[in-house]
Amino acid sequence: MNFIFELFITLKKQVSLCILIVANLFFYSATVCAQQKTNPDSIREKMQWFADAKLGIFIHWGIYSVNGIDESWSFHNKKISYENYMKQIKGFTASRYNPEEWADLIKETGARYAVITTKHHDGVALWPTKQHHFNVVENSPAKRDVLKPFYEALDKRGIKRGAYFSLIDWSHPDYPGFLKDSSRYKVADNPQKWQRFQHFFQSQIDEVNKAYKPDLWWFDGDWEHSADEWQAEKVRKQILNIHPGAIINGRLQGYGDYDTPEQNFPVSRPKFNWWELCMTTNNNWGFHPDDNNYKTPFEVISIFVDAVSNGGNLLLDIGPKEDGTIPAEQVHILKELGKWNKKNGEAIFGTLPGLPQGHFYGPTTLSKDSTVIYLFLPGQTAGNIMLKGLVNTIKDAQVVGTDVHLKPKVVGKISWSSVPGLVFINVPEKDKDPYMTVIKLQLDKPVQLYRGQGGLN
Ligand code: FHN
Repeated sequence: MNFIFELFITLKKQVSLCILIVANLFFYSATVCAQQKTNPDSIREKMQWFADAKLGIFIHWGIYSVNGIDESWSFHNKKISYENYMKQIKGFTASRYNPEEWADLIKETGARYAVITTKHHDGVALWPTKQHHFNVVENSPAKRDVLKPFYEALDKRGIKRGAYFSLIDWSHPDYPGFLKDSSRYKVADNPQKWQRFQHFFQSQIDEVNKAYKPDLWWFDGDWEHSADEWQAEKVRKQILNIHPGAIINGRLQGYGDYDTPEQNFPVSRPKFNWWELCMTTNNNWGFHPDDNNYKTPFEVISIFVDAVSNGGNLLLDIGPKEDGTIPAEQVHILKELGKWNKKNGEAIFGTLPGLPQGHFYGPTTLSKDSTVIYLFLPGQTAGNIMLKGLVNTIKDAQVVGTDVHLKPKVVGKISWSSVPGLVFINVPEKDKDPYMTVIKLQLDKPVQLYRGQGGLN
């Protein structure tokens, strides 16, 4: 009887191990197949830099920085009259604007791209538009194209160029929308006027595309009209005809390449092939002197790691003052993030999304060849951590950014069962990172996971 039981267990072990390996192959290949099915190679290829980039810096800079009020929304929501809002243009000096310093700070964060508001919903362009509409070159004391030197400074540091462009233009006489409770006209009632606006905004996109060749377009405001009314397909083609390698965010209604959750942190892993969480450092996109609700560096790093572990990027926003200086609180956050990235960047940049939920009580990422697991210890913890369902043998465990190697202990592995034991690792308090400690597990081969419910097999 014993022999039969042993044989049964052995056979079950072989079968469950095969199921386990097949399951893993399916898990990873399913993801790849899904991308190939929905994203032709050309898009997957050009999105690769974005997938590897993990961190971008968002910049909301415009005439709203003069009074430190809500960008465009302050007049749209009638907190201030449109006339008084537009008077801010006379106070936009860029007098201490130093794009080289901006680019140095962005580089220091570890960010691989930067996205600047070329034009917000208020219609004021940061470049010398030829479309006879508001711009800081002709209408403000700044009297200069502030985009060109910034993008050139990014180029010098190998940082990709991002252009935020608002499809909405509440200032333009041919645009239907204006204030929250009043609009100029309905498209259906005056298609010629809408066609004039289509020509206007598409001409501005053309100007920015030809003059600055952004690597990434960050459209905004598509919610006010349909993809057809925006001629979204035509806009996508117009951009890619000039710059085929450009990528476009998902706010060009159905013609974008990646999704852009905003301020709200995904709990379950988003289903999109690529996505980016955009987030403010306090509660406002633009400069708001009265908003001291800054996230701490620990909170920003925790949110950043969480997004990356779930396969996304973080686009972290700053709001410079009208003179071009960046609020000290925002500089501090960016510098602390940069210090952490300098030490732990191998666990972030160029990695793959981490383990499915259930294996580790914290974020994780994988090396590109999946032979390394990075464990991020949440909440500034140290001491004993536990990893579940790892079939692999751990060849080495190291505190990232240090020469400290740790001794994993496998607990509860039953000789006759294929179910792996639990891995416990003790992380000494002295080796804890001030913000988030990362443990690097070098595996014997690409990661294999047990996803079962325990039991005899
Ligand atoms: O209305 C804008 C808002 O002012 C800001 O620019 C954000 C940044 O993602 N986008 C829109 C709101 O979703």
